[in-house]
Amino acid sequence: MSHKPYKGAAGGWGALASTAKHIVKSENVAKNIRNLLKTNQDHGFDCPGCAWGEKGNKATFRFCENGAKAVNWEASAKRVDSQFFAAHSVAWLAKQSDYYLEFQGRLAEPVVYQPGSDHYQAISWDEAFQLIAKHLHQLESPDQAEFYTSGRASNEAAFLYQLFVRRYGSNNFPDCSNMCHEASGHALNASIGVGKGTVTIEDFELADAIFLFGQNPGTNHPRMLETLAHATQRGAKVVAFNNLRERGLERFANPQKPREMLSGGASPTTSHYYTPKLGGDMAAVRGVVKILLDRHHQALLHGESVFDQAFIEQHTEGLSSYLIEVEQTHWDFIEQQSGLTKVQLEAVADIYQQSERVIIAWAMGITQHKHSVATINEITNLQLLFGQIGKEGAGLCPVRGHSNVQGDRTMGINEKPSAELLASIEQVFGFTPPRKHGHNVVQALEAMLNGSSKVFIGLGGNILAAAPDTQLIEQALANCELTVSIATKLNRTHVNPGKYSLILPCLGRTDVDMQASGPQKVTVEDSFSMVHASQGLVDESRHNMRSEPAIIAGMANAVLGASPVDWLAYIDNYDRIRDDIERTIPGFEHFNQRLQQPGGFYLGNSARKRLWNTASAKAQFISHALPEDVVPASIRELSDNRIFILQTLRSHDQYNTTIYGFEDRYRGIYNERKILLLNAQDIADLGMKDGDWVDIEALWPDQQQRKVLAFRLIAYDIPLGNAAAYFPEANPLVPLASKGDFSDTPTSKSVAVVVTPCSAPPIISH
Ligand SMILES: Nc1nc2c(c(=O)[nH]1)N[C@H]1C(S)=C(S)[C@@H](COP(=O)(O)OP(=O)(O)OC[C@H]3O[C@@H](n4cnc5c(=O)[nH]c(N)nc54)[C@H](O)[C@@H]3O)O[C@H]1N2
Ligand SMILES: Nc1nc2c(c(=O)[nH]1)N[C@H]1C(S)=C(S)[C@@H](COP(=O)(O)OP(=O)(O)OC[C@H]3O[C@@H](n4cnc5c(=O)[nH]c(N)nc54)[C@H](O)[C@@H]3O)O[C@H]1N2
Ligand SMILES: [Mo]
Repeated sequence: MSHKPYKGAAGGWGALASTAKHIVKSENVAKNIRNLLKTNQDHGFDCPGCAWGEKGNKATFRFCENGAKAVNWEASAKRVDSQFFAAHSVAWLAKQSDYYLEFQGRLAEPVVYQPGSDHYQAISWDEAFQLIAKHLHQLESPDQAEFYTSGRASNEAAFLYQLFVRRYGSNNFPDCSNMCHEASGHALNASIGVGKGTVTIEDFELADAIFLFGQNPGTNHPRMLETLAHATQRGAKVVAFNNLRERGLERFANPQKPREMLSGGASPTTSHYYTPKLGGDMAAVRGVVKILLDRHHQALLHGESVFDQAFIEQHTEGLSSYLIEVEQTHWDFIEQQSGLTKVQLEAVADIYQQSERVIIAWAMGITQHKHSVATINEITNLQLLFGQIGKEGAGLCPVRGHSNVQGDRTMGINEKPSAELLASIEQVFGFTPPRKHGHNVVQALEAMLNGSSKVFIGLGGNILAAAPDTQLIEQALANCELTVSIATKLNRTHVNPGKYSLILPCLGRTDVDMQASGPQKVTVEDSFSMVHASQGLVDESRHNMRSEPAIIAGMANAVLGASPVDWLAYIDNYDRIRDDIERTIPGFEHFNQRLQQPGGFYLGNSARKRLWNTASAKAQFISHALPEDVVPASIRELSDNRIFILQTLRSHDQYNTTIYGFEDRYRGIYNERKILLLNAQDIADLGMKDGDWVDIEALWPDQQQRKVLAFRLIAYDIPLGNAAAYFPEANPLVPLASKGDFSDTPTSKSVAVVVTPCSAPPIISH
């Protein structure tokens, strides 16, 4: 392990060198480089990385280092087939690292795991579908099966999947979004009547101020850095609130601008940077509102107004109870919880007030806390006070994670479907879908744990490594009669099978998808509600892989037969799936034609038009008290040791549970993933030193022990009392029952832990 602070800008030569390294490692060199040139361009594929959008008709080619990793990781020429499984038992594979499992290459043929052998073995597609049908038919109720979706699934795959599951009879749709932006969807629906962001990418060019909360774009949305650098260059204020000092939020050298690169120059991505305590953002926003409210009261004395009175009167309700809540919040509490001073928050309030157009963006640093919904309501309240929703250059921007997680929701992957969606399915397909709400991720895993759910089917993803409480989830999966994974690469979930298990190998975004009518396109929706086509280009040998729509249709046909939906007819030509999406989901009129437009089409957003789909047709000021403490008293009393609040986050060299390598370049951390970042002062107070080995134990009021061993301490610029470690290595610490109010999202950014000297330090590290 080594820790050497990184001196460069984000992007720049470091990014180019790293990209080249990943291209070479995937053993597909020339073809891969050609592929990269087509990423996110018309007639190419949508980047399987993040959900950041592209401007206009995408005439200018842009790629980022981490998009390059995603493309090349998928485009691997190596294959995992039945011979591979014959050579390696599941017990042996389960001991290998996440990196090892995925690095073996693309899953190449369907395989089955069954009693009597610890090896996966080849199975035909038909037999695999029959096995699924047999198990699903055996259940007493369709609600004893769980149908998980990860956010890479295309609109077409997601639409077929939800249709299949609803026809089968369940709304059990746990999906990665439950662990991700669920709080954003819930809070925005309640506040402004639509669960999506209200801005477009063009708005970023008009904003006078952009506030970024709890997001690390340098790693997770690198194309956003260019947007931010442009904004600061034209004089907009970009204000970051991040628990850590992230390099991408400081400066950026554009690898696509040779002059910037040659001069060693770099553009700042932010103008102001604040480092609140974990979970302290709601208090910070409350403080800013409190300052602005004082100023508003002062202004009223002179017959003036600070807030946008006309907007508030015409468009909102709930202001007075919210303002009472603000007045009742004390400054010492705000400062203590946010970790920021009143003077700092006054400077923030100045920027906010002086800006005509304001965008507020956020990601996991906001959504993975107990009070995430309350925090997003608070952010929305601030925007409503100033009429900063529904005008150009202003609005709310939850920056989505997976490249099509937003589209999957639009297609109906939702355990709580709207009455409109169900009515529409009934009308178009002539069957009555179930109305009862289904399970989200936490509920699905609890049901598998207590044995009430017996079948788990995953359309992509890696539930075992992505979910909290890893030991419990191992048990939950092992309890199942059947686990099924539709996947591109081998992962931890696959090597922790149920009694029976299937791995069904699918094509990825980058692959040519050849069907009877020719090569197929699929569609995706980005963070800005832009829907566009994606067509794969990599034409390696497919072995026995199938496309996601073909797998879902085959499964549905085996389980349900060909009526009232003729599943197999969809496979020949995905235009047919899109025709049925058009008939079922609003906003997709003339879907197949509009797809031809360069850059795709905009789905629209009601709040952007100042139409509020709430019960009263007004935007809502929603007031919550600040949490009493980010660590509740009931947890504090569980230990006499010093308690730290731990966030679990991504390194620069991973895509969620996919580990590309061991370099977290911008944080200067190399060759080790079991690390714990603490403030140097806290390390000294513990009587330890930088580089020491520690064990970490989570506190939660139940009998389960949650402990990870032998993590390396790194002295880091992080607020006192806070800690950080990587996801998924730290997931065994996150209690399944520790979840967000209203959202049920695991609190991956606030876990109460104690840190002790390592009981058995390892002799070597990587
Ligand atoms: N290369 C790459 N791209 C990705 C992903 C990936 O793993 N790799 N994952 C994709 C997915 S699914 C998602 S959801 C997104 C995730 O994108 P991010 O949300 O950027 O991901 P995290 O690594 O979880 O980073 C959280 C950031 O918030 C900060 N933070 C944590 N807690 C707090 C807090 O309480 N307050 C404040 N103010 N800051 C806080 C952390 O310091 C960190 O910078 O990225 C997507 N894009
Ligand atoms: N502690 C902690 N836990 C977290 C988080 C955190 O910040 N901290 N973040 C959460 C978030 S934001 C998210 S979104 C979830 C992510 O949870 P998931 O979406 O379940 O996990 P991924 O790692 O994205 O899934 C990777 C696997 O997807 C498969 N795959 C890749 N591409 C494709 C494809 O095109 N089709 C199919 N069918 N399969 C494919 C591959 O087999 C690969 O191994 O994790 C959550 N878990
Ligand atoms: Mo995510």
